[in-house]
Amino acid sequence: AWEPVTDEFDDITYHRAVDVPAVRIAFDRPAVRNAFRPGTVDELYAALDHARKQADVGCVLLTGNGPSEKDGGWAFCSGGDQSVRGGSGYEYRDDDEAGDDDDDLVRSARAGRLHILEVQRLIRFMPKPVVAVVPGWAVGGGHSLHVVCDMTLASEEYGKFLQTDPDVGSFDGGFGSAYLAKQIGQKKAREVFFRGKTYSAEEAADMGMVNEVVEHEELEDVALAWADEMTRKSPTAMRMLKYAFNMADDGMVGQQVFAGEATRLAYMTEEAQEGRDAFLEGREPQFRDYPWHY
Ligand code: 1HA
Repeated sequence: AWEPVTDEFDDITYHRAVDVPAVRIAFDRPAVRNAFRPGTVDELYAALDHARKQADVGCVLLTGNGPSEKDGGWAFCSGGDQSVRGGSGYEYRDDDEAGDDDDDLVRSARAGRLHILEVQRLIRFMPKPVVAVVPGWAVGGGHSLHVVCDMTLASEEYGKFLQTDPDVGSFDGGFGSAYLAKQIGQKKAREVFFRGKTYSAEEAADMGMVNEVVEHEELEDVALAWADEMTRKSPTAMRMLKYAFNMADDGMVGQQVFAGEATRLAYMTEEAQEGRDAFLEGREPQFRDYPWHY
């Protein structure tokens, strides 16, 4: 069972599980296969950032609502809404809320939005697992979102995976492609982008980019069961593991994030607190009392 965290969003829904410390964030534009426009991305960012900051939330399920009332089709996300793509990115239109940086005090240097990449980074760096729950199409920028999530669970009947980026003159040259290659290998990743084949959920699992395929009817229950399982584990161990998995691929930023967590753990020791106390008390720190562990 789920209860709404807020109903202030137009393009997504945001729920919290009643019995499990997990949230469900869902694209809610089924008529366009859950394509995202700038306002969708703003809302998605806000919900993910809220979930990131909740001490009693240990897992985020990212999914797409459906089916479409028009034709019954299911989607996780079909990427950037091509109908609002302008000369340099995706543009706010009259029925789409403008973001904060429209503030009068800011002299706007706004180009078209590509801020789904900020959402990717938020998913990548938040200290808790984010699971892509794929009930239908994962396409273009929607495909890249599932790639950046920690795990992917897909509907056996309707889960479909497709990269159309080069069909519409776009390219996710970051996680969407390079990280995908780490998951499924270079040859397959190049096939995904260069040939633009549609893969079933089963095929995507065989390729290594989907963790598990379940009956469509079971999808949400299994996702919640995963969240239940993961949120019973040690939060510190989970965050350290996520950042450890990220680190090698994220270069110096990966090291920085991991090191920040190491610093936090070190600050919890008496030894580090002796350093702080000595400074505040204006004396030499007595580090000789602490062992040089081997
Ligand atoms: O690559 C990036 C980025 C890279 C770097 C930095 C930022 C990035 C940001 C975004 C992206 C991208 O996402 S580029 C890729 C954009 N997406 C696409 O090219 C996918 C376009 N859609 C499709 O290929 C197909 O619609 C589909 C495979 C998802 C579903 O096909 P299906 O089941 O045959 O349905 P279809 O009839 O095509 O679509 C249903 C409705 O949804 C249609 O509208 P209707 O005729 O009912 O009025 C269709 O136009 C609409 N729709 C689907 N996808 C989109 C869309 N409308 C706008 N934008 C869409 N992406």
